Amino acid sequence: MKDYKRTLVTAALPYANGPVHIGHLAGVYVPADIYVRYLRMRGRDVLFVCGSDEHGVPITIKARQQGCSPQDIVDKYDKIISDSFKGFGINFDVYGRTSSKIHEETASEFFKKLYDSGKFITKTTEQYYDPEAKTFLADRYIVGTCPKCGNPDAYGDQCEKCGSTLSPEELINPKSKLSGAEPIKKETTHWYLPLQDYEQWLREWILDGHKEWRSNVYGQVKSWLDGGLQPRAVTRDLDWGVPVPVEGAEGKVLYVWFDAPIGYISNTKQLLPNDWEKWWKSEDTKLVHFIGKDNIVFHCIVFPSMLKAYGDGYILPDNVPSNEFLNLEGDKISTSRGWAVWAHEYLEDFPGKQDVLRYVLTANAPETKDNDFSWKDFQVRNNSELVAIFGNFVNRAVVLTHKYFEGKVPAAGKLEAIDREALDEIPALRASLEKNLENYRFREALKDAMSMARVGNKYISDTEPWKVAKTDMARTGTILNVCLQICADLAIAFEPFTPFAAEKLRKMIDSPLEWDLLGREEILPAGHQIGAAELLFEKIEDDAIQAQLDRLARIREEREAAAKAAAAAEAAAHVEPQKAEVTFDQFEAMDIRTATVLEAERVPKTDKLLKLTIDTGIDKRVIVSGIAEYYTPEQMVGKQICILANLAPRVIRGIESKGMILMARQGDGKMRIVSPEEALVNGATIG
Ligand code: B3M
Ligand code: ZN
Repeated sequence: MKDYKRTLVTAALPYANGPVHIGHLAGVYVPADIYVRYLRMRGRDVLFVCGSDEHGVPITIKARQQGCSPQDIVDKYDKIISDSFKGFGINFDVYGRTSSKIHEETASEFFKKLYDSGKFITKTTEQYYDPEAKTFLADRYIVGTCPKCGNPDAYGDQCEKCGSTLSPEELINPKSKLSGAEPIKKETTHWYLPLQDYEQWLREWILDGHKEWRSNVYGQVKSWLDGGLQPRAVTRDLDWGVPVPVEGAEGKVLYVWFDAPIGYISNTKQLLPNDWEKWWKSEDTKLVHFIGKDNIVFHCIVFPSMLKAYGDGYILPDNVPSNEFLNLEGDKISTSRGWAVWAHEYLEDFPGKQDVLRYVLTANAPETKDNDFSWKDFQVRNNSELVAIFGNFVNRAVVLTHKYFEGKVPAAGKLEAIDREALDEIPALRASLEKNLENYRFREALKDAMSMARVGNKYISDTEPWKVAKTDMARTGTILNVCLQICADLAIAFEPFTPFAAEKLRKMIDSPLEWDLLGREEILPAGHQIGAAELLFEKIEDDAIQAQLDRLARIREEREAAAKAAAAAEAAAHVEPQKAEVTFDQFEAMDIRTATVLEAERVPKTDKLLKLTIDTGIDKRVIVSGIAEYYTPEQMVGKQICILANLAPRVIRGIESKGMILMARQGDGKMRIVSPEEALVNGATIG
């Protein structure tokens, strides 16, 4: 493994078009923060960079929906998002914004240099254009009917109903979302990065050189490369973004995925205007990108190709730890459907319990496959792991030290086998913990830290110092000394994972935060004064969990009701195709005429049938009709209707029915009688 002097850690820049949720925290920000906290503790030179991604079409769409400017949207969410990160103790060295001046300058300069050195190609293609709004339409601004499933509200890039990836050309009846106008095709020219030119180099660098990357990342890169790379457009026709800094590019901006990764660089520059280059252009810097799995291609193929094209000593990532997705209660997290647990809402609902969520998201991290978050699991992990093992052990050790030794660490006498065994486990766990953290295996690392707590909890239960104290105070002192050393270990080992509890514990026992002390046996010297016992974690009661489950149930109900209403509307709109042709004579043969309902009653033991006695102008007769779902007998009496009079009689439920009532029926089965526009005599013929 290469010996680096410093580590630059980036966490994917969240889109400032909505708050962050547990999927983001679990996939990117909590693992990145764990890694950085660990490196900081080890005294490594580390820089942790993040910021808001404030460009892209969804932001402009949201602004339009809310009747405000894109800047208003990003200002709002940049604040909510950055406050959430702070709330969870995710402490970036810099959290910038891609709408900042320094970013615009940096991204422009980057584009310009590639442009000037001939790294782009241009292509002129026909794109959809809104002739009323006088603007080109990004894919998301075009809606139409999905060719795969018939959903009338599919977007130009995707149908959210059937999940198909689409291109705007495939939509049936495309319409502009801006004006409703039918878009026309118009020529436009864009700049493209010819990714195929970098294919061989990418193969060597990643497929040959980075076999240690996580298999999900490596596998995705391989399948992209095996599929053959294509030129990728790096500009767009849009009025929100970094303007394309060349002549003749009016009305064009850099594509959001071109400028966003440059945001890592501009945010570094913002923090260190004079010193940023050593973080980006020195072979001594280890660059690590933490991202979600939908960002892999951009961080492993597109951005590295951009950096390679730029040259000038820019380094490439040493690793790109990317997680799979986290589901919520068995369902895909979805911002548009509201199926999420929002970071800022969690902080309000569970004040002071940031560590619990950090812990659960790490214990369940979707590192190698998609994983599920459930509130029950959250409660169980809190109550039976954090409270019952970690918290309980610390509490017993501290309380007993106060009870028997006035809060002073007692001296250890000669260690017995049971003491040795407990203490010896810590260095072994530390070694495993380090190895797991260095290799981005955070779930396993957390298990190691938790195992240390289990060692302590088991040790105090087995040695029972509260009983020993009745007969042997010296031995009690030895036991509590061992316990307190393990408490000090925990305050170090848990710092990356549950930093709030770790700090509380350090304050409680006045212990040092020094990684090198982890597993040493005299972290706390005899006579060292510790503070009063405080609970590190509290039990989470059923009602708090139920409130969260109720909230999700409400969202699910609303969603199902909306889906039902949409399905019904769609069925209603369905129109039957035309039937086979008939001759005029066939039509003429039918005796259709007006009639009036004289009496109406339900046919016993049926839901659908009414027995109607009608006046046809030529006779009074009975017709049995399947309309009871739509009309009560009372509604039918007195109504003028139209009937097919010469239909062959049929016996229905023992009643002879002579003729048929004309009904209009729509796609969902709903029926209405057909009546003359104004009352006529009975027996008026229709045709
Ligand atoms: N804004 C995050 C996302 O896909 C995207 C990351 C940019 S990192 C340069 O949600
Ligand atoms: Zn579809």
